[in-house]
Amino acid sequence: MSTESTDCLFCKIVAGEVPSETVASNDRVVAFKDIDPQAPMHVLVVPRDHHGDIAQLAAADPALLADVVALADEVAGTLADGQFRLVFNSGPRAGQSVFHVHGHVLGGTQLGWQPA
Ligand code: DGP
Repeated sequence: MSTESTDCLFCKIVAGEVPSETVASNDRVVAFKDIDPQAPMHVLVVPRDHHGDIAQLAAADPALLADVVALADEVAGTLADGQFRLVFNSGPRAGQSVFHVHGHVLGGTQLGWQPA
């Protein structure tokens, strides 16, 4: 599905109906600070169109997935080292809690690796 979903939190953030701290945006993608940061930089990058997860986005609009990655790189470019991790949780067991695809841009420190 690639239309706005009325019950979707991130559709509401993209529409400005729920406040957030936007750090970058363009006509296709929005980047805003995560409400519960897990690193000095923790930004969520979301397409304006509603897609449930990364696989659905990749199947429906691969160019839009590339746009998401490009905005993540632009946001991380504000870091002194420009280095970042880009995480897409896909499904509840992977930790996805908001079912509008979003990449977590994490950086600004030495990151560990402990997914479980
Ligand atoms: P995930 O668990 O991968 O679906 O990530 C969802 C993220 O969304 C989580 O890190 C917290 C963040 N989040 C949840 N509600 C809000 C909100 O209202 N505003 C902002 N800025 N972030 C939110």
